[in-house]
Amino acid sequence: VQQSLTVCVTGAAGQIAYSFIPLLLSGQVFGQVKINLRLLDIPKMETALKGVVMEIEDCAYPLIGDIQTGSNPKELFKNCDLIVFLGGFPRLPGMERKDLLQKNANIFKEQGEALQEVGKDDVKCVVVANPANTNCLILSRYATKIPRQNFTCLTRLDQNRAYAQVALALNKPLNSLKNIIIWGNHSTTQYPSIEHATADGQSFVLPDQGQFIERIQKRGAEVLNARGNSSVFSAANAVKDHIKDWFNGREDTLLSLGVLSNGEYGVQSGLCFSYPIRCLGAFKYEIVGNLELSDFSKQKLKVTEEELIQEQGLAESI
Ligand code: NAX
Repeated sequence: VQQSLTVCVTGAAGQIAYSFIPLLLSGQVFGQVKINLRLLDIPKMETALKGVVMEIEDCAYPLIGDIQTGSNPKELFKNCDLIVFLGGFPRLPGMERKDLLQKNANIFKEQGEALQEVGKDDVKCVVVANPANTNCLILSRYATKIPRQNFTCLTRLDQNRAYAQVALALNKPLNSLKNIIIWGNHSTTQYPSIEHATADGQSFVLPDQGQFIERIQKRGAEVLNARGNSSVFSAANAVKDHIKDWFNGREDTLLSLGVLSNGEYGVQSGLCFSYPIRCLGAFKYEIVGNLELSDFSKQKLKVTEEELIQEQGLAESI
């Protein structure tokens, strides 16, 4: 039984951190485990970070250990068991996708180098900041001493969105559903698949599969348009689910996490690709590599893989 864990959150003065930190410190991720917290953001956010720390103190969480804040990953990544990467460069008006990729690639290069220098050999990483898959790949490239299976990116929000939409479409409770899978990139090319899914143990079809796929692919934009702001507490909730299931294991269903490919399903090895994953507990997992895919699914996997290859090329040209 784990007595305490040291967890770093980057982008800690940002929106998702503000929803995620309370979940972490109230025991909803690791249960009754003491958490030593490291909060990283850029120097400009120093005062805002102080405010976050004040609020953490004011919650009087029984589980809180020591807290450190700062802007230097080489200081804050030391001794961490887990790092949640929420910090990134936002897409500003008029900015090209290429510029966004490269700005973030630079951040993840620097953080990967810091991990390589000061990180624990078995630190676990969850990349949320966009482009999440490619940021995760860059991070892993510069932190070669850490096992490749320790790098993951978040596609759990997409998975949760898919479960919710299927439950609504079939008018079934969420817990009757299993094995809905998100394949590929956390972007509009992702492939939310019901090919291996069941409802009450039975496979099913949707009234309009095309509409379902497109809805999940574009759900982030749908929320943004309605709220005038991106997804925040649903994202924090998905980070909680991702870490909790990765840590504890889940027997009852396949889960979706972005992980570094070893070539499963013909995907280029090394890409960070969202796959069907069986979480085995104690942060162990396996990629389920033997599902039968229809031609339709194979074609969808190709599209999202091609986008990831292109992103990788752009990120590498920094
Ligand atoms: P915010 O802009 O509110 O917060 C980001 C924080 O990162 C800011 O406080 C900023 O100062 C900080 N930051 C920037 N550069 C940094 C650096 N080099 N080191 C440390 N911190 C740095 O964004 P928020 O709404 O919290 O979203 C965080 C990230 O999650 C964004 O990149 C966003 O695109 C991404 N998302 C990913 C999702 C996923 O499913 N993978 C869904 C939700 C979200 O859109």
